[in-house]
Amino acid sequence: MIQKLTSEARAAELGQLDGWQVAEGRDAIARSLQFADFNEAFGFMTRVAIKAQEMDHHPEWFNVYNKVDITLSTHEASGVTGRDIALARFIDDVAKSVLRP
Ligand code: H2B
Repeated sequence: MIQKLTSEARAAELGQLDGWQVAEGRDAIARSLQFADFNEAFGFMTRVAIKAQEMDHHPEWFNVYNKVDITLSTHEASGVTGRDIALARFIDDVAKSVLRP
């Protein structure tokens, strides 16, 4: 069974990611993103969904128009594992390619 990261390891991984925080009141990580419009947000979500399906590791997310709030955790570990960090890293890469300054 996959083990959850210690809070020290989780903090170290968060330091390498873009804009992720420990989710309020949960052992999970969360990031909010804002895109130009719904089309851009849903394009991003589509790319993440395809990767999530390949990984068999899926985001909890909430979308309204151009905003996407994402929470990641690993159910079987009841916390944050390397699987969440790997998906968060992919999400950051896709976001970076969409959200140009
Ligand atoms: N996604 C996430 N984020 N966490 C999980 O623990 C998880 C998942 N478990 N997707 C997978 C699916 C599991 O429920 C199935 C049965 O493989």
